[in-house]
Amino acid sequence: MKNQNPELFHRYEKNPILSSENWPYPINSVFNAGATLMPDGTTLLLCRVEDRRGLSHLCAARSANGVDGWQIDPKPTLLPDPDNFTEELWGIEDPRITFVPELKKYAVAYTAFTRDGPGVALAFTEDFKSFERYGVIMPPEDKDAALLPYKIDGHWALIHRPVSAPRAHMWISYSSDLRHWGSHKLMMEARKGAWWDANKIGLSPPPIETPEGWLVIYHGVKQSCSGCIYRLGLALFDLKKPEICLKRGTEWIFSPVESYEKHGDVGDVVFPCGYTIGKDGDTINIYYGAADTCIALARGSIKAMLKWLEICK
Ligand code: BMA
Repeated sequence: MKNQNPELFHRYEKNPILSSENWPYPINSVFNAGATLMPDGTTLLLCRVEDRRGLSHLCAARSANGVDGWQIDPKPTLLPDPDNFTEELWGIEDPRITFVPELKKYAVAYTAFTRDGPGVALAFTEDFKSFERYGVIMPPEDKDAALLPYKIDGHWALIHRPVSAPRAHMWISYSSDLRHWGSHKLMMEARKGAWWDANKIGLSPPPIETPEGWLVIYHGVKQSCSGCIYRLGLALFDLKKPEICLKRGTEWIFSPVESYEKHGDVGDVVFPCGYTIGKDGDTINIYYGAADTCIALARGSIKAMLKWLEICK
């Protein structure tokens, strides 16, 4: 494809890195994983696993190099708990992990599939073994959420994606106690018309903190007669006022191309919920769900992403 700009991300040649065949118990599919580096350097993926009823739960997979040798929890790590949290009736999905130094805990923002559609739920953990659930913090229809790692001007900040049908934009909300949320601000709107990110966008992995601002990888959903295409774009937001968009790319930066991205339970989907950053502080390992069926890895450079935004804004 010589007529395209060079790709910002390079796919790992042995993709996909995790699929249902690797699982220690029977499942349908594994995709859309949150990611973090543990203190000993282990990469932890908190994977969305869809069982053979169609309901999702979360399961941790750990690897020393973030590429192979995955040790998968022998049983689900976090199951929906509809007896105590009725909002988790139809499963829990798409976790985004943020380490919060002030609390010395990992925040996991995930989708609770309620009777009335998806809502945003929050839980905290120190070890990805036991979790403290805060329940649904943003009612349906809302998803694609991540907590920022520290307070902004004295308040916690959560990016999320409420739906105002037929359009859906990214919003940011603030809280003093992580339970009650307000000061809602529109962060970035879906474009209109023929654009790749028309009508429906959402945060993909948690924002990447850089000296120039919060670097955000977001997804855009192009709808056509043959279905939807989930692609990724880039934008940069003010560090101190994250609702202010400083730059937004015009073209997408990553799109379904390979057969494992184009074909699966839901074809034409690349959907990252997490990344890790290499020891050089620049290499970024993006873990993405491919076609709602498996997990793949692509690598890029934060500096190159910032440079691309200079040119392609
Ligand atoms: C989105 C989310 C994702 C999913 C994608 C494609 O709305 O529900 O979990 O990967 O659709 O089906």
